[in-house]
Amino acid sequence: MPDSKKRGAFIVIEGLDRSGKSTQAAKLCERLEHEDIPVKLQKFPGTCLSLSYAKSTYFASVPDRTTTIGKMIDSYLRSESELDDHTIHLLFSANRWELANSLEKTLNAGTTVLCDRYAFSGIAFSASKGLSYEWCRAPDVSLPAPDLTLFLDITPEKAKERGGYGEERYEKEETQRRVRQVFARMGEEMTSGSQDSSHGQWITVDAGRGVDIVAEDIWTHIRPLASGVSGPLNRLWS
Ligand code: NYM
Ligand code: MG
Repeated sequence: MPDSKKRGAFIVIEGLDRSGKSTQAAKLCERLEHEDIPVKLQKFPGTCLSLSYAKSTYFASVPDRTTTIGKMIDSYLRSESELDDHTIHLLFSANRWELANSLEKTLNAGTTVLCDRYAFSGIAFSASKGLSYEWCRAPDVSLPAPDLTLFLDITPEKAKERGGYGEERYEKEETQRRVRQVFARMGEEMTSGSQDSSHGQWITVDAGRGVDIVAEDIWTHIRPLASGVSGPLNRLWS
């Protein structure tokens, strides 16, 4: 049971496409519920949900795919519309901002939030297209900062073996390779102490292993946060 004086933990799961984020997030939700920890699952961009995921009882109460911005992102990812790289980057960020207040309220009410992708995906995917890393980071500065980010690391080759890429924009081995390089840069910066700690803790998990092994590894990092967090929520990079 969570400590009533504490807020919920804000946990982000990041990684390449097919790294197992959604599977692990769902497993983690079940485990937290089993431990009587109130938990909510939030997905960014909230589009393109598999049916089972969308039907899941853990799906956030505000499905962001239904917002005007969520719909624009969805259409872009399905290649039904074209947008300038800067424009789509700002839309992804705006999608986080439009849900930031409700996310904060949920945490302050003592509920743990598990977030499937966040600002780090925003930077990794846009910077991989050649936009400046600093420019990509700017719109997400001062969003609620996660307490912990788990980066599920997998090689693009291994990810591809799992079910294949192809349906969506960015789901190409070469793109994923570039995205992974930006994630690696972020990971180094956030673990080297070269920045202040307002981005929370960053842990890289080897996601190329079996589902249950990865889940157990993740749980060892989550357990200390499961009973809640003391102190206010940080602001990302500020
Ligand atoms: N994506 C996701 C971005 O390009 N920027 C962002 O800010 C976020 C949150 O959306 N290939 C990309 C990464 C994915 C795509 O996400 C759809 P998902 O989790 O695969 O449905
Ligand atoms: Mg995907």
